[in-house]
Amino acid sequence: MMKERILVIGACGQIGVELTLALRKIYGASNVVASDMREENKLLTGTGPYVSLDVMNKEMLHVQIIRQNITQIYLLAAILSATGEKNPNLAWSLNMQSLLNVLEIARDENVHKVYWPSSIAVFGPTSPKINCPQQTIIEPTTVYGISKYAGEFWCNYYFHRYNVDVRSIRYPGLISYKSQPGGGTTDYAVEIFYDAISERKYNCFLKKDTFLPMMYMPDAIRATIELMEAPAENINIRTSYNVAAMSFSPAEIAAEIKKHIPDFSISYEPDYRQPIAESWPQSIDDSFAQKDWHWSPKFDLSAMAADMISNLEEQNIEKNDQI
Ligand code: NAD
Ligand code: AKB
Repeated sequence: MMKERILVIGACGQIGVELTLALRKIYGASNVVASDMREENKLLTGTGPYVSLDVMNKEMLHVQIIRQNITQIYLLAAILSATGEKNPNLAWSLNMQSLLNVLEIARDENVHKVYWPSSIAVFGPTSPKINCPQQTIIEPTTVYGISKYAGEFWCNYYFHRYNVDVRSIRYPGLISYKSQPGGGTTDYAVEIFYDAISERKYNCFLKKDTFLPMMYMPDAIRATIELMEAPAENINIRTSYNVAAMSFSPAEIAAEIKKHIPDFSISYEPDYRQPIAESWPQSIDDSFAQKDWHWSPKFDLSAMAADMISNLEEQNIEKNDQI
């Protein structure tokens, strides 16, 4: 069996930390090289190799891929929807050029698999709102969504033209307690837990009835690894797969949190992220992922909320013990 050497780019972000740790368990700590532009995340420190790397510097990226004998790349560096609207040129440039740098080097070197995530942000106001299908009208209105949709077609192109085995998932909003989210519209669904535990209240930047597709991080990590480990002949979608787990509104998640923290209260002050959220579907049809690589989520809203609260409370207790 070929010995895999994996490079995770953007390893210090919300997904990167947990994905790197999960990959290290499977492939061996020394075979998974974490990289990012920022300082190493403390959850990664001491768990395996780390290199400081700007994915926009193609020469340095190329050097690292050769030096580390990399056979698989997970590219997670990106600017997300809310931050992207503040600096559209930067978001387009990072989100596109990082992908092209990785795809070109993968084509020319010994990299036989690439993972690059897309997002439900590819969908726009003209896409179906409920159970949004894999193939449908796609007219994104954010620069982030435009960059993801263009990226999906670059992945498809490199697979068909150059045989680069690149795979992708359109993640919904991801909820996690290990590392903080980085500038998305769905970030409220993480912030709400932190504020519920520390302040007993949360001021939400979306309206109470704004439904969005969401997923708990353990499901997202499992989906990613299951897709990457599926036999190549089962992967029929080479743009990016729809995946789904749950769908809820701020009012619904607040009610769920109240079951655990009865004095929790929520207020609403919608801002520039409201129209972004309203442009996306409320729920997703993931039947292609179910059929091709047997995708099935484990966490619904109530299981996710219970697990988030118990893990965040434990972290809080440990932090207070250290003070
Ligand atoms: P994040 O912002 O938390 O992490 C991105 C990481 O990339 C950061 O650690 C950042 O320092 C790093 N980075 C930025 N520019 C870089 C550069 N030039 N070179 C190297 N590293 C750089 O993002 P995330 O939430 O972990 O998302 C990872 C991927 O998943 C992105 O492509 C994102 O679009 C996609 N995605 C995320 C979500 C979500 O809810 N988190 C949903 C859909 C899709
Ligand atoms: C965002 O809100 O930008 C991300 C995403 C759904 O891609 N969480």
